[in-house]
Amino acid sequence: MTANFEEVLKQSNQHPKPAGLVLEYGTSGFRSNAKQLDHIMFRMGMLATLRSKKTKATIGVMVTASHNPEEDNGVKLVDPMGEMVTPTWEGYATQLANAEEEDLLTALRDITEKEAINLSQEANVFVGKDTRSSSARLSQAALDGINALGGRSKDYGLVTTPQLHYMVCCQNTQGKYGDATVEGYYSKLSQAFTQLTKNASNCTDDQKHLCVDGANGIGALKVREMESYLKNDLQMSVFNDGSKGKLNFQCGADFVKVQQKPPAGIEINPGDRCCSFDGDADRIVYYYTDSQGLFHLLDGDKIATLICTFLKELLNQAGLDLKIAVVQTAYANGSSTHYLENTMKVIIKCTKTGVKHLHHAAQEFDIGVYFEANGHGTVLFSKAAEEKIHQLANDGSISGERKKAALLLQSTISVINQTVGDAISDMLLIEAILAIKGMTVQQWDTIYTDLPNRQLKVKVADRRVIDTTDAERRAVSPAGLQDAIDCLVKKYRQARSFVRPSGTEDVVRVYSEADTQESADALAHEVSLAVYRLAGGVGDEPKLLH
Ligand code: NG1
Ligand code: ZN
Repeated sequence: MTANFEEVLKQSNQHPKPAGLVLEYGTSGFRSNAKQLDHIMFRMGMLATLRSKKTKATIGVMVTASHNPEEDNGVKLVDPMGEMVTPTWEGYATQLANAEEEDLLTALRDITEKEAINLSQEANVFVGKDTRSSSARLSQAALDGINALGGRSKDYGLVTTPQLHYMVCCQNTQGKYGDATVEGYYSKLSQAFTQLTKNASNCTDDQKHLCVDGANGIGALKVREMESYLKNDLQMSVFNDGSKGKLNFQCGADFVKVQQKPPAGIEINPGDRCCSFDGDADRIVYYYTDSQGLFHLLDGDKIATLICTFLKELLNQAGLDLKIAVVQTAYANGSSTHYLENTMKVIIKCTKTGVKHLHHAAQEFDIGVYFEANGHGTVLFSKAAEEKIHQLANDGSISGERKKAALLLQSTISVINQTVGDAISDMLLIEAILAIKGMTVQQWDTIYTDLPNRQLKVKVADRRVIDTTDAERRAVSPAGLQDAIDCLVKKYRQARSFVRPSGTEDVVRVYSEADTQESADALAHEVSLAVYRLAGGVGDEPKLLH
């Protein structure tokens, strides 16, 4: 044990922490300018090794900063079943990341003792990275960290975040979830897609065509790799494939969702069905422009609604009584919540921002469909639900519509990456649903009409002065802020607004929705001013858009 720790010190000299630098494991791992992250990666390599020793299972380390600019980077840790690491270990991650060089061994010993970790236990860590220019160097630092604590590592190189989650889950279920290789991932998902669409009523070449914006990131490379597995069942035109443009710059799911416009670098004709991935391909949004050139976004809420509609219909046809719920956050468009609750009559849950919260809530149901409005989400099936579906699909005594529905449900389970939101898997599921239902993107769009909305950012001296409750829908501090928001909201129709400190950027986020875009914009502006005045705004006062 002592020898191990001596090795750590020697290696840590190669990855020194800048004195005084403090970073936190945020909404989804560490994220910062890539220049600040070398020691973080080394230490997260070590932490993953400890986590592996503790759980006696393979752990994942993904080097990515998702939708952030190319200059940034970050790291996400993946737990044994492919889920995000637990809150206690997020706390350890922050402690270990911020220990000064001379306190590093104490920090490591502290975690080892608290968790009663047997250091002689074997450790196994899978590492993946996105296409950022800093990712190669930073993933090497993570590999050094694993090595320093005597862990075994497997470097998957360039993979999407959800692919790494998938691989970790496959490894720890001894292949029951699939093969722990990218080829295994492509085979499983594409076979399920082919099964789903083979009898689809509306499989013309037009219906099979999709424009994909790869955000100039890893998702573009990976859908290209997958194309041969899909044969001609899905025909994709991939734009922003990284050959010239900059990662996430004026493209990708976050840009399209927040700016509410198409990305640069894509040629689209009116009516073309398009989708955008984010920088690590765990988010997806759909869109099209109409004959008047008007842009229509189909975000995570519309995706959740489409999937939920499809699953409910299949459950009905199969005669299966399984409880289905949709999990959203405060950012979900009010129209989607209203439609799901009142028209579809499904259970709705609202959690804090961050997929780990949604994922957790979705696990409580037979089938939990969870999506953030930004397009990050997936569907979870309980073990019991999966068993019932498999039993029915393999039941020789049923036939006709019931049999067909059971088989479709079975393939739906296989096309979904249940470990985490996955742009590629979500895309295949959506494409299959549209083909099976013979539905165009325009028809999908009319399920309900979004309330106009606006998202803004306000810079404040310390965003931690804002504390929230009720799944972040109400601010409890600073004093007077929530009253101010309540008064402003009353001025508009069908209005709603809330503020919360971001977990990935040094800003306060403001969200508003109302009956018209002008009202949503005005409300967001007024609430931004209230934040600026009551929560210590810095720089210029927020200005009204346009
Ligand atoms: P923050 O910065 O905490 O709002 C953003 C997204 C989250 C989640 C994380 C992780 C919004 C409003 N927030 O978190 O939903 O995706 O990034 O990537 O979209
Ligand atoms: Zn992402």
